[in-house]
Amino acid sequence: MVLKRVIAMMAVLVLAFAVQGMAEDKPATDPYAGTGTMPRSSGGPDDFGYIYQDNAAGEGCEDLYNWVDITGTGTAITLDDNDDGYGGPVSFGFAFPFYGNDYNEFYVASNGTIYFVDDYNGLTNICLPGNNSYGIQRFIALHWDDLIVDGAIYSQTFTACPVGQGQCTVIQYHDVLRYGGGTTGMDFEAVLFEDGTILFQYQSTASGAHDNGESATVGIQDTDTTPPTNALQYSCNVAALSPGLAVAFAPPAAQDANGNPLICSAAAATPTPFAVPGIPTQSRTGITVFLLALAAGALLVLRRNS
Ligand SMILES: [Ca+2]
Ligand SMILES: [Ca+2]
Repeated sequence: MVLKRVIAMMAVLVLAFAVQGMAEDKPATDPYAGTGTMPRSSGGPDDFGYIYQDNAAGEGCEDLYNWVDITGTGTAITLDDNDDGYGGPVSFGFAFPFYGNDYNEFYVASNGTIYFVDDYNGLTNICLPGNNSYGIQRFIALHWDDLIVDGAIYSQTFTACPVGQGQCTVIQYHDVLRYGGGTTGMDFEAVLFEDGTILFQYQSTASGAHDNGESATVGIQDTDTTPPTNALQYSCNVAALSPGLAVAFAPPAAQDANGNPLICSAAAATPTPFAVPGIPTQSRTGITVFLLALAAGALLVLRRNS
């Protein structure tokens, strides 16, 4: 009887230890928080030719931020754990090119990374390029930190993307907290385009613990070598994020002649209608044509008379 009890207790202890062993060690605070340097507004190219540009400085990407909310229309991705877990695969609906490979589906981790293998990518962010213990070295780090998905991670594919051009998939982290004291939900998203452009958008970046990316990695990494040597980092362990920030990463195929992201040129090329107070936009085009014709006529008369 006593022996049975001892065996039962040992079994419970072993089980408890095994369950505990499955979870990652979780420091409530990150010793590297705030140790990074503030990012430049543009960066790259990396070895593959990716460059990035944000909307914070006047370098042609000022109109980049266009928040797309898909909480009412997107599909919530089921995670195996809302704190330290992952979910997928989710289909893009098109071939998404990333560092020279095409991907038809993706996975998301609760801790802010997007990638292409069926496995968990953990909470301990590494500055890029860098080797991590999870074994997933090719990934997109939208906000890689110890997060808790209090709301959901949504995804939605658009044949005509609401921002930029062509097809895209929006992956929105909705209502996420920083582990270790965060209480206010944050929202940010990655928009992945069929031409390989990756747009990060941050609507809210403070939850009450390690705010604004202070303990997070933001960037993209390739993995043709071990340890990885190819990556393009925006920020690492520095409070570089703020509401309204947009960062576009573009491979060579998605850059214009000046080496800027094509998505910025497209945003800047959007014509501003001739502004006449009180007259609808449609009428302004007619008025503009009429005024131009009038000016041309006047020039013709002037030339005849001279
Ligand atoms: Ca977490
Ligand atoms: Ca961290």
